Amino acid sequence: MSFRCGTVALAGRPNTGKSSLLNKLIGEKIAMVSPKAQTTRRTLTGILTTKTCQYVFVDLPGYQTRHVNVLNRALNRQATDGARDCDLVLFVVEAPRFAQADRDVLARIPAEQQVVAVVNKVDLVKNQAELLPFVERLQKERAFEAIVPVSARSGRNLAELLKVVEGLLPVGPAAYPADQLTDKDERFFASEILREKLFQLLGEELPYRCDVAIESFKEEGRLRRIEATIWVERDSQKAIVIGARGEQLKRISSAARRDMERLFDGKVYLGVWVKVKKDWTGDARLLKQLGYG
Ligand SMILES: Nc1nc2c(ncn2[C@@H]2O[C@H](COP(=O)(O)OP(=O)(O)OP(=O)(O)O)[C@@H](O)[C@H]2O)c(=O)[nH]1
Ligand SMILES: [Mg+2]
Repeated sequence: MSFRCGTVALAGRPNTGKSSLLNKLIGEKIAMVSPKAQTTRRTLTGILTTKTCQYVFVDLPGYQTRHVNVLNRALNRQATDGARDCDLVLFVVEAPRFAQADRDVLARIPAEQQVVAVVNKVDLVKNQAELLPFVERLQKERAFEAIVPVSARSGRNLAELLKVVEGLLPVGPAAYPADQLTDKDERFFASEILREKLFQLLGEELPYRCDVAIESFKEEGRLRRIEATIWVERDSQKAIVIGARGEQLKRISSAARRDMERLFDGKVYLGVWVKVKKDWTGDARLLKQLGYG
């Protein structure tokens, strides 16, 4: 049997569970997840290698419809480019919902691209009989290679999904060493873990006004010494992130440090500063510096 290898982009509207799926498929939590829409801001690769196939999954930002600013446009560009420059797109929807936002994402995937529809969160569907009419409706939206209902939470049907994907990838040698998990380095994950805590621990709007930059990352034996900045847009936001007697910031950085220690498998010293950069989400130059192409 010949080996297959290819890139598989996870595309969809925000919050359908693309990052959760990537984590579950590769068996390691590397992509940030939160109950809030538009958590993913930077494209991330998760690699799974089996005896017969290397899957290079690419987690894309959910296609944005809220907060129209320079940042959103940069994210949408990443989402659109990512769905074009790959061997296969997994178009992730949330069972049993199909709304205009889903249709908008689908419309941006080039007609010649192979697409598999992944119906995620089936664990939330109490009456499984609802799934069949939903799948039939999906079939009318596009000629999908396949439609696969799954749950990133329970793992249901993910083995089946991998089988379907493998059959659609080109024959060819592995692009990465078999034990490589991602294309990103620890510095990237340090920044993403801290940003995830902002999404998990701050209110509804503030996470969209924050970003994280790693100022320095040093390895001293088994210790990683990491200095990070949380950028906000206004003084009032800075006060909320820090909280009374600095307690909110302490909660955020302790949670981030614990996750970093787990992922890096070693001790972490994490220093975090909160700084104001007026209107950073609208500042194209700063966005470039922060790594949004
Ligand atoms: N019940 C259930 N919840 C899920 C499942 N998959 C993801 N979720 C939840 O859905 C929410 C969004 O998950 P994410 O993985 O961050 O979604 P995403 O599509 O990457 O979101 P963006 O990055 O914002 O586009 C989180 O609260 C997840 O825990 C699933 O299979 N079942
Ligand atoms: Mg995501």
